[in-house]
Amino acid sequence: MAQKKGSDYKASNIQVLEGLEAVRKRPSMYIGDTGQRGLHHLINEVVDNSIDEALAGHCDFIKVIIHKDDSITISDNGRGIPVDEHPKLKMPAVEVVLTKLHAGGKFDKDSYKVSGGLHGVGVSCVNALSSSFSAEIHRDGKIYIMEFERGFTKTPLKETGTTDVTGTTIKFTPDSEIFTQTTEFKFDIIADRMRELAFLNPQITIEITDEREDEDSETHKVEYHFSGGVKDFVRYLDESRDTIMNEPIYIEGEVEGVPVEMAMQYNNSYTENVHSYVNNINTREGGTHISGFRRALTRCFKSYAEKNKIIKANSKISVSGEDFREGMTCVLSVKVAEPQFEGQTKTKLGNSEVQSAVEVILYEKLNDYLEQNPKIAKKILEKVVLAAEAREAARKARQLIQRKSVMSGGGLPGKLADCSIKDPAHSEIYLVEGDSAGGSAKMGRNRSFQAILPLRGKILNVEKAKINKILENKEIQAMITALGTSVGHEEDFDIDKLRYHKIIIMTDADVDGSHIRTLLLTFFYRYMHPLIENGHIFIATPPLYRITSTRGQIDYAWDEDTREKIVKDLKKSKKKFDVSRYKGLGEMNPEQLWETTMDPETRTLQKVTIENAAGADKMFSTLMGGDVEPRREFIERNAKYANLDI
Ligand code: 0RA
Repeated sequence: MAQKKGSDYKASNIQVLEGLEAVRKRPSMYIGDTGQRGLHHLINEVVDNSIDEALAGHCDFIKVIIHKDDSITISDNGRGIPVDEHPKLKMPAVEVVLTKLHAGGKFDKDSYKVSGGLHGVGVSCVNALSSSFSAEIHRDGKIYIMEFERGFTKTPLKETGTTDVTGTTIKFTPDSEIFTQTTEFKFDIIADRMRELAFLNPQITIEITDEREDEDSETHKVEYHFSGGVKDFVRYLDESRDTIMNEPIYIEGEVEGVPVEMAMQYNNSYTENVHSYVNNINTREGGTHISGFRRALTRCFKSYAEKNKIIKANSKISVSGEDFREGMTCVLSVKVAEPQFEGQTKTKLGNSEVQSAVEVILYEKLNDYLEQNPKIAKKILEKVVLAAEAREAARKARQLIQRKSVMSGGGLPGKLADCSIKDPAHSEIYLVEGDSAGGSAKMGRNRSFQAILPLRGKILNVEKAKINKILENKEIQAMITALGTSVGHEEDFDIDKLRYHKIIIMTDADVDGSHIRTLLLTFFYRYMHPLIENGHIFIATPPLYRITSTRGQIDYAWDEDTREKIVKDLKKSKKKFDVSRYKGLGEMNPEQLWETTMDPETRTLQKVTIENAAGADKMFSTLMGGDVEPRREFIERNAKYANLDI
């Protein structure tokens, strides 16, 4: 990658596009939303600027501090934001960077090559959305500070002392007028992203301090530095999987100004875990770099297999591209000077030149690897053949499910209580744990638009089973038939056939319930991924307590705090009351279930989203994988987060 010409950078390179009021008026336009996701995006936006400094070769240390009051400090040892006067605007460059939208050399491709950030809106947005914001700059032997409130200058740039280091420290408090849902930062969300950035940029070290935690707590201070880069990333992702090789394959190279880095490893799972990045952004919709990767992989293995007569020319099994990726964990990272992002979520790379760059580098070096490691090559190809066979068996199983459903009349599973309207956009299906809760749900529902599918006992752990075995499972078959989309990869799965746009998982609020929920989520994540990607999966939230008081007043509480508050109020008004804890859904009568958990007017549904694909992969493989020890550690560490943070 070409280095940024740091010393040539002048304040005049900074372009100005728009003012900050617009950001406060319509924050979602700039940071996506003003919920938990948008809140955490503020941190990413600032850190991305430090990462840009690192990519330009001027910074190797970034420090993030979560303060007790949920304000954030981010420091780096980069060059420091320039303070010289902007010739046109007649104000210090730093003021331009912090108060003008889209300022920062990012739009000038000569001086700023790579930048991250989902929206890439710049630090000025963070300033606009913070009730207080300050920047301390160490540059040219001097210390400067500047302070703001809601984007307005409170303290103009001033020199406060001398220094022998360089760098930028930004401190901000998210504005609670903007972030009305929550201003509480989640350590895990921040840690997942910082860890990811550290894997993708081996030259840097990122330290996180959470001052809300005791000093002896495991999450008070963590430091991420991975000299092995994407290779370390792949090892990390596969920590709780059994791998079939000692070390990931690692390839790096550069063609036509596109640096490519890739690590991959095969394990004994049956799913494909390919994570791709462009300029540190997770390209979950794939794109040209992924096409290049797939083509190189398929061509390479096919020609090796033919040359070494591993797959015979007259063999009955036909191996397809996806068979080469079953049980593979891979991280592909490319840097592109002017990335074009396409697709629904703007996470699909469009630059056509990148496909050939990736393909050329990977094809050549993977070939070398296979020639030099014939034992591993043979092991991989044996696995590929098994994958092809399982895929063929799965195809037959899928046809059987379809045929069975056609033969049984309407084609729907017997246990399904369907809704009467047929418009998927207005229909919902509740997947309910157990027959008794299923019974209550059937009686309590609004049958015009709510369908109920009771699931008996535990569904299969798909993390440990082959696709053809998964399709033999009765509960899974019922689900597939009810949903109508079929199951599996792009060619097999058809989201247009989805019969309900809301799929709601309703399980008990106990250990078994959360286990079943995780099993279902794992299944959707691995085999019906677009359902999660398109926001069709929800989790119902039944209450934990019912408080009955005189004159038949009933209150519900979803957590301890609310229960205590209700009890306190009742005591104050000297009413008699009775608190009961719901152990399971089955304890609620149909009316109660409707009122608390199913009535769209009053229920709360949690939409299942994936903030961080690598984090989700790691979570599912750890929770559902074979190794007990990492699972125990993971659950212990995450016990305090009641819900899965995916
Ligand atoms: C504009 C231009 C240059 C650096 C930065 C902004 C910059 C911004 C942030 C935000 C956090 N840390 C940062 N570090 C740098 C180029 C500076 C130069 O050419 O000397």
